[in-house]
Amino acid sequence: MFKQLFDTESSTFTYLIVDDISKEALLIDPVDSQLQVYIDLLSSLDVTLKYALETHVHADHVTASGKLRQQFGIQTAVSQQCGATAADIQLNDGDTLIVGQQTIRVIATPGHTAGSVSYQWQDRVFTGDALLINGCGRTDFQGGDAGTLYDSITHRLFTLPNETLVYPGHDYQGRWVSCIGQEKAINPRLAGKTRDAFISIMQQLNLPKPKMIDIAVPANRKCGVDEETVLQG
Ligand SMILES: N[C@@H](CCC(=O)N[C@@H](CS)C(=O)NCC(=O)O)C(=O)O
Ligand SMILES: [Fe+2]
Repeated sequence: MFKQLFDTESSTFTYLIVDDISKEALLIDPVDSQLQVYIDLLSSLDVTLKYALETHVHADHVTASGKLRQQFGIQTAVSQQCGATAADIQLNDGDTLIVGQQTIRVIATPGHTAGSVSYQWQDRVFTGDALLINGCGRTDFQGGDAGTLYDSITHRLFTLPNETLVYPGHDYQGRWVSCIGQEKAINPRLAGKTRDAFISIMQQLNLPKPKMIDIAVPANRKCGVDEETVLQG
């Protein structure tokens, strides 16, 4: 079973993968403000949450992974390159996560941030903010680097089969899913663009800082919860 959820406040997608036989589940990129939605969903599906995976340390919203850990005793997982030492599992390229009979593979796709990863499962890939539909994540903070992102997209994601479904970390224009073939063909930042051209596009974006960045980044390095505050009551 698979569900795509959306947080309208931050335009973030969260993904639920369930192994139908074992009834074990994982969430990718859960959002703090949606915690009760996840609790209700897991309960109504009668599934056991095992992992909360992050595609990166987010700058625009606080993760629900720490609260899910407190609630369900799950393990949180994030790339080792993120510096989020509070996470239970420090992921590296090629690692796999297992829920029942489902295998989720980690593909290192740095560039939006130094610790950005994608997760491949069955016929689809969850690209976080490395590859967005008709776009890509910005590269101007958290160790971001446009050349590195170009290499991640072209060498790692664009070498997946064209039919591979692309489920991004965000969409700001109401789109939900794409595929590798479509992004190769029509993504305006990548289709027919050299590495230098891509870098030049990224240098000229001049986007305002995410509103939540100063709160979200330090919080997300701790899985979105301050365990000491919780312990002190
Ligand atoms: N207005 C949003 C901006 C969020 C933002 O910058 N998102 C990042 C991902 S964390 C991004 O790469 N956006 C790509 C874009 O806006 O083109 C906010 O303040 O939170
Ligand atoms: Fe991001």
